[in-house]
Amino acid sequence: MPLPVPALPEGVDPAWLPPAAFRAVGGRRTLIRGSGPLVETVHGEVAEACRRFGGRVVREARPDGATYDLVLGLGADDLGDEGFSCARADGTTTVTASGGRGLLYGLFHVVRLGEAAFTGGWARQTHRPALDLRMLDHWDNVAVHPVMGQVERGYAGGSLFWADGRARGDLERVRAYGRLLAACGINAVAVNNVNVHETEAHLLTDRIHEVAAIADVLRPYGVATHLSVSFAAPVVLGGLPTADPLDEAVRDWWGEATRRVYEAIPDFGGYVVKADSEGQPGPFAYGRSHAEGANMLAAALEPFGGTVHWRAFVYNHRQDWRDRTTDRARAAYDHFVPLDGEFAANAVLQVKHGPMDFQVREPVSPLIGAMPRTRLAVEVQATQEYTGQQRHVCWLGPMWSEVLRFRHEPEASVGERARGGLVAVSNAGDDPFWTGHPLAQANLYTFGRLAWRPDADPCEVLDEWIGLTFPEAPERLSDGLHAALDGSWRTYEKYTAPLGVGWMVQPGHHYGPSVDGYEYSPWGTYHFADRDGIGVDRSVASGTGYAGQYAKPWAELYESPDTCPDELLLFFHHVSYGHTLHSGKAVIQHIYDTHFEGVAEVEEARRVWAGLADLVEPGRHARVAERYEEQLRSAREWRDQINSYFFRKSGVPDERGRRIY
Ligand code: BDP
Repeated sequence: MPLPVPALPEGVDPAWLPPAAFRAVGGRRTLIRGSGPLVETVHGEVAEACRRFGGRVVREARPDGATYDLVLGLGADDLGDEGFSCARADGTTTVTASGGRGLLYGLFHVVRLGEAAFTGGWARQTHRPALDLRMLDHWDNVAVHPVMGQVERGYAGGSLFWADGRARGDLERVRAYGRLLAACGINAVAVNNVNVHETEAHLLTDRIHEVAAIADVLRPYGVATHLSVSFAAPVVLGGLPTADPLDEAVRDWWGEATRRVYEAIPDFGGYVVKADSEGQPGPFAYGRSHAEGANMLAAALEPFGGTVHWRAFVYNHRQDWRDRTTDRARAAYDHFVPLDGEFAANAVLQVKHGPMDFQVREPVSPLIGAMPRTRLAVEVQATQEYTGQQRHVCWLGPMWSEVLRFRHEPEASVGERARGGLVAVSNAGDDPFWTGHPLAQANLYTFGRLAWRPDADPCEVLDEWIGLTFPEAPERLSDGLHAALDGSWRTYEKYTAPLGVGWMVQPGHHYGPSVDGYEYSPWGTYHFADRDGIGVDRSVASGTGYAGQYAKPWAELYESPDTCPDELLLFFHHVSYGHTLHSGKAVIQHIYDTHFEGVAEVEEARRVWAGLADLVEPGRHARVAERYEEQLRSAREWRDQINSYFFRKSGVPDERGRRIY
């Protein structure tokens, strides 16, 4: 039975799959070959498109040798479960895959191509994802948390999965979400917060049927379900006196709990674990290593083919800020590099892309280059915790692409080292536009496509998103959207904390400027600005030694302020305000200039958006326009606070004589 296309609740934005995106596919004669649940998904999609646009779809070729415009079929045996090939000859476009997921991805490929998929003739091309795991971590709480709300760091309403303290009864929207994810290549989702509070801990055991219900609706889109679990579960849920990973009773408890999980969800993906981090329990309490902790869970999952994603975000958040020798940036490497080679084959170490915490600019984590014998997943943050919280436009494609193309050593890029996959903290919620800011949908889509092909050109992905979301857009609209998004990350960087120093945000919620908000706190996130200079000395020669965690040539390049790239200068060095950047400007003048420029760029983007009012559906246009007002207000606030702060610290006037308060 073809699976019907999910019906969106009234008022929910279709995101990148509006009906018009299927126009080229819908008007054809299509043959679908093969069987299995995902083939039914493909059939349902094509049938719906035909219903709208007048084509026809059949499951068996007619004996009279009738021809078809499009043939989608299972058959090829060399493409893995997710790959597909396509070709066009004699008026027929053929998509072949060896697995159901591949066929679904092939269909969405044809949808993206539009008319081009049915024009001329072209030779067989094959497509396969570079990374097997392309996952979203939802930081969703089942129950609303008194401080963090329902979705921790969520800026798009409540959870898509959970409402009123339990899994939603109506999961049609979750099904629609799975469909959107499949269309950009995402194949896994963790459905609850990495900070596992007590209510959520029960999802693993007595509430697993709620997770199973979610898994059931995501499965037809090829999306596997994962669960964040508490390392203390044997104590909290099992009543055992310990969660020591080497204790036999603890190991048995996990074995049995995991067996039951697979009974409920046979294709369950695995566990995500945040241990010994920001107050979460972990193996340190028992004098055990993180490899011992991870391997215990890996052993429980192994018989069922599951994976444990063990997060490397481990650092001391209660450090003495008076001690300049401690450095949070060093923590992940110091904790995990000694464990390289000790993790089980189905344990993946999930590493944040930078050494700190999703700032607008950080160097690439040195850990990613230093664990050749460990399966690594790289984690990025689609939810814009530090990048404007979906009130600011900040398209992160170029940042992620820089990370993925970075080479610690010539042999392999980050995209190639991420053998355990690419993971993003999701930015979606039950908001009608999915992501709060309608243009933040571009981040979700871009993430999926970069996870499929880490060396893709992010600008091409952006245009793909524009084409798929606004399929009938006249050029003025596509150009306007492109202009608003492309470059928005650098704009955001310009008006916020300068030159890689990070963190000048309001503590707690992390929105808006607070020049010294974290400066005298135990979180380890300092800029060390005084009357003479600014920045953190992370050199080996005179600082914390962090620069030495990189292989050559990076260790040498970052070690000296003369060779360190401008955009990371204050991450690696404490320099005077008069220090000359490679750009030729003094640091202080760079700060003033970029802050004025950043605001001017937001004003320009707002103007461009206002000029598109006649081309964008009014609700969407209004939502974006309203957010531009807030972005501009906030950007001006950033500019004025940052510039005034550094003017007062340094006493150096702006050489262009602009007003600084
Ligand atoms: C930080 C967030 C915090 C998360 C933490 C994490 O502020 O809410 O719990 O990361 O990644 O960015 O675990």
